[in-house]
Amino acid sequence: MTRIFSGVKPTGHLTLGNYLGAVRQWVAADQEPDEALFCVVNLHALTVEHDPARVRRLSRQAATLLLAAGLDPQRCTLFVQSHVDEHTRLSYLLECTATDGELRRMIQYREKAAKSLGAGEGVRLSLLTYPVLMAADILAYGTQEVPVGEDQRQHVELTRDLAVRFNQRYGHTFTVPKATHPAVAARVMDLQDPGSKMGKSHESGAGIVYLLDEPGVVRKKVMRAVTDGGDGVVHDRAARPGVANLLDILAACTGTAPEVLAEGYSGYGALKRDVADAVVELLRPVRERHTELAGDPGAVEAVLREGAERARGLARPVVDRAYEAIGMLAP
Ligand code: AQP
Repeated sequence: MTRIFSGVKPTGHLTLGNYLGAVRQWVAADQEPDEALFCVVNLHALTVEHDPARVRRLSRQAATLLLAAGLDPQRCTLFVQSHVDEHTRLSYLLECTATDGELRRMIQYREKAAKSLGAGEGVRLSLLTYPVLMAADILAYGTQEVPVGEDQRQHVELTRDLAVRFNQRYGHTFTVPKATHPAVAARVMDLQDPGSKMGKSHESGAGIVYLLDEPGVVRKKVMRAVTDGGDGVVHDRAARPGVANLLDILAACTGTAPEVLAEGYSGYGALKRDVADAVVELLRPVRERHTELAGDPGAVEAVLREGAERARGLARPVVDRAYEAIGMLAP
């Protein structure tokens, strides 16, 4: 059995990128409650301008969608980050392990800080430090594998560095985890801007397929996807990113390699129609199940309460050990 941990932050409605890059892997991996932990990482949503009521609403929605996507609370632990204090307790010790320089090198920090400054907003200190909180999320559970999209590679590398450094300084305390990525669609790109990741917090939703989009909306977004100049349909991420993105999405839906799929098309119209059909069918059961589950919010809350209790029981001894190792007196 492999201990796995991963999370999603409630900064917007979950997207096809979240689903193909992460959530689908979680559903395939869920094994036993003690082995697979999935978390709505709501503290991470506070690192940029936020509306408290919206974060609460999106947190509930994210948990409901994860269940709708197929996470089984009998076979995994699903919980909300802020319900388990061990994450922030451990984060401080890891802040005392990380350096200012390595956090300032994080690509997501640099991009988001530049965006906040460009909008005339201050940059929250937590935007700089949140990769350390993410490291704590992972290390608190003795995690071995972290199934994530490609964009999280650098943060998981930091987590590994912090675990190794802590262990070297204070004695073996943490398991050193590794990131795992899906074979295709590890980085789904925005349909209107195939040079950028499909991200749920982007302002314009035109290039983003949300899991709860109606089929008609999904079709419209896919049919209007930006494609590239050039003849024929080929899978070339560097030269033809728009078409490569559509082929990757179709590959993730059908299980056929994108290069093989490309050979079957001579024009973009037929490719887009097939992508639209495949995505609509992929998301249909998730939307339907979400409607059912959203009708019983009490049941979802009960899952999250039980999940938090289980998670606390797993994290507490690891974090206590870390406090002792770093030199804190036992209470
Ligand atoms: N486009 C994507 N393709 C593949 N995987 C993706 N993930 C996110 N976007 C894609 C993966 O989904 C998991 C949860 O993501 P997250 O909630 O941590 O981040 P996000 O959806 O990228 O959130 P935001 O708020 O929209 O962030 P920004 O502003 O950075 O775009 C992760 O495993 C992630 O890799």
